Amino acid sequence: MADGKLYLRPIGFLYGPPADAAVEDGLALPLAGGPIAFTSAVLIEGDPTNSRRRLCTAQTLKEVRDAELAAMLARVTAPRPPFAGLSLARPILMGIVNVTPDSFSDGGLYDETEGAITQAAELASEGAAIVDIGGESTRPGADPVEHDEELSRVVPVLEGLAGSPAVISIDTRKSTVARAAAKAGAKILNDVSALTYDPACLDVAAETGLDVVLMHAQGEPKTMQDNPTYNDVVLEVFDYLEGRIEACEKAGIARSRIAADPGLGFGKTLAHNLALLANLSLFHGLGVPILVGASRKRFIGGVGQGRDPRLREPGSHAAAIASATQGVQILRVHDVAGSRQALEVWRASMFGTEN
Ligand code: 7PJ
Repeated sequence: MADGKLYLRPIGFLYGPPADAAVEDGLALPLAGGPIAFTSAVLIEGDPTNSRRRLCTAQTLKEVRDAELAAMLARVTAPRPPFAGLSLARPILMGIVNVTPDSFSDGGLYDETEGAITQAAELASEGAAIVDIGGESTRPGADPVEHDEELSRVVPVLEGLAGSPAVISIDTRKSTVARAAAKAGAKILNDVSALTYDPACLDVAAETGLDVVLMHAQGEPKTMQDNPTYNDVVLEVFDYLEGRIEACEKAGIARSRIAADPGLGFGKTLAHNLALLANLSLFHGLGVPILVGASRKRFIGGVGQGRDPRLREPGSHAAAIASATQGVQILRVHDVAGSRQALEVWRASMFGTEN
């Protein structure tokens, strides 16, 4: 093998009975434990400034005697244990609930709380396995929110969701909020800074047993879209997430409790977002479940039409399906009912069965 690091991007996917048969015959390998299989992979050697690519079949990959490749292949193909108690045998949905002041109403905190609880219950009944509660907007250009303000937004909502059939996730970068959320029943810490904005989040997750979603972002929400630059966005995001998984493991958070997210729209141009979407399968090499959030993001309107975020649903569904075809396990969406229909019809059509 040449110098540099090694990355593997599975391609040539099979679904359903042909996938099982090809794996059985050694012509394909299971993607993150299956049920999708891959027949080839792009082997990338080097680093983000200088890399070489070559195409390999699943058969040749298995025959190469190289310890680094064998380790990467093991991470790509290994079955994923349940995340926050949820089976990942088919894609699951994380429904989005924002508890941020609504510019269209001046109903105050009570309306805000009640509205968020109702919305979360609705998303759960529509099939969201996870509902993600966020009290700080991290959209491009957003200002940070103070601890107390964020706490007073999210805690009453979390308390109101006790007994919800969905697993509750808290979307925060702050350890105080994460700790309070765990106490109020949250099971997942979804941190768009991958536990770097407030490093005490590492200890909170380790102590409380919260599972974590580590998301890549370049820069701070306020300025991240000003001039995002990468040598190779896909390899850089991979390296970053790999480093953050290691940091979590060192802090006492087991790999089985971690999911990774390339962070579409967070310090990324349209070209960066599309490169990530087209290369999602490479992230299985992290050895953890992958989460993707494309829903209603600006780049959806950039590719298709849709300046109004609510008119970005068809494009959001397409991005969710493009993710699912590459074995992405968790999709973060606004429209749970619509995404679920799109994904179920996609899955039934590709696998040739409803089940
Ligand atoms: C994401 C998120 C995402 C994860 C937001 C928005 C902006 N958390 N929180 N992944 N996006 N894990 O929803 O448009 O993509 S806030």
